[in-house]
Amino acid sequence: MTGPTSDKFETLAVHAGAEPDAATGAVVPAIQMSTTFKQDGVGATRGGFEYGRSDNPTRRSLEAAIAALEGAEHGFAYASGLAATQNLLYLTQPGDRIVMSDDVYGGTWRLADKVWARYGIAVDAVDLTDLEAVRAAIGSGDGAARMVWIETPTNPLLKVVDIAAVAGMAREAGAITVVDNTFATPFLQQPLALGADVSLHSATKYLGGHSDVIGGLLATSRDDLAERLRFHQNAAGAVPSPFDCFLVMRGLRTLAVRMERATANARAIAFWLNGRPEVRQVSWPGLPGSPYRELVERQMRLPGAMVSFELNGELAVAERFVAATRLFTLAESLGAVESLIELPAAMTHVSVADSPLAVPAGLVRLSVGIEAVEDLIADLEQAFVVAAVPAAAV
Ligand code: P1T
Repeated sequence: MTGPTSDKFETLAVHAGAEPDAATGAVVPAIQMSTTFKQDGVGATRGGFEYGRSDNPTRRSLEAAIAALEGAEHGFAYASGLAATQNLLYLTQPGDRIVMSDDVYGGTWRLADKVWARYGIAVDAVDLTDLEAVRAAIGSGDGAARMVWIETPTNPLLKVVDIAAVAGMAREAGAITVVDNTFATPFLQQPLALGADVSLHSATKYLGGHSDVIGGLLATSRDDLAERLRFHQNAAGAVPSPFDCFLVMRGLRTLAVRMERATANARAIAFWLNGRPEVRQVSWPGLPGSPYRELVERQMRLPGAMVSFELNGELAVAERFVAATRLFTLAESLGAVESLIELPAAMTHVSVADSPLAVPAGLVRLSVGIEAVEDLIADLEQAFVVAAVPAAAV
């Protein structure tokens, strides 16, 4: 059920985790809804399947697929990105310290700061683009951090973290490096090859790709971590439905072409925004002025399809602007075929208000989809007019 191998991502994306079914020749893995599996004698299973929470054929296909795409030995599927995040907590003990990127999805910080903290896990928010600060924060010896949590590019500021450098420091100190690879996807970035221990996804985003499934995935090549993750996946039980696994796998088949198109659109939009008098500052890691451009070239295939920017004027201007677009839908989430727009401070990142992760109130975040880019630019242009965005700083 692992599918053919290739050193070309585009081929793997189409085939990973699936081979034509031995009995029927079906080219798509079946959605196996059975919650339990007949044993031919006590403990004598057919293919290791006993009970649907512990393992399921459709889920196993998806897990094989994400492992193949991340260049990993092991894959794990969960009911959401945060369920995958929660399962990584089970690798820690009370008294442990985690160093976390100071710009992450608001829900990741909320889980760490409001839940993990109650179980004796300390979380330090650190600018992981500052390697001296990272070294100091990780520390050494008995007091060293137990886990380093990288998100890159970060949500929503689109900072880019040097995975190889940070993972190297973490390894020296005996810490586990996790990379939330949601914004990049394994098509653009391969965290394990850069030295990370675990790659994490909200499969709800680019991997699913169609705004119709909530899911989470982990990939690792470390057998010791895999054994503990497998145990906790079953013990805690936050597993996805077989239908959800099917939807994520269906999304994976077109991941490479969607990412190429969405990134090309994002490039055009970022350059266009960068030249507009209404716009104060644009973040897209591929822009010529970006401090991350050289690192992106080293670490990523392409800079990705997320863009964030600030407009001239008060917060009310930004609020009017995001409500004035017609093709860009005002909504949380990202990574699907349709373009979305939002204000992180008031929407996806409300839970980081008054924390070290607070984001500028007027920051606008775009998840650029695969529509015709001329239509997307025209939509933003008409929204400048409708929202009466000032053409110069006021
Ligand atoms: O929503 P869920 O599938 O549980 O995934 C959480 C998550 C994890 N990591 C990153 C980088 C994410 O962006 C998310 C979810 N983010 C949004 C809903 C958002 O609009 O940013």
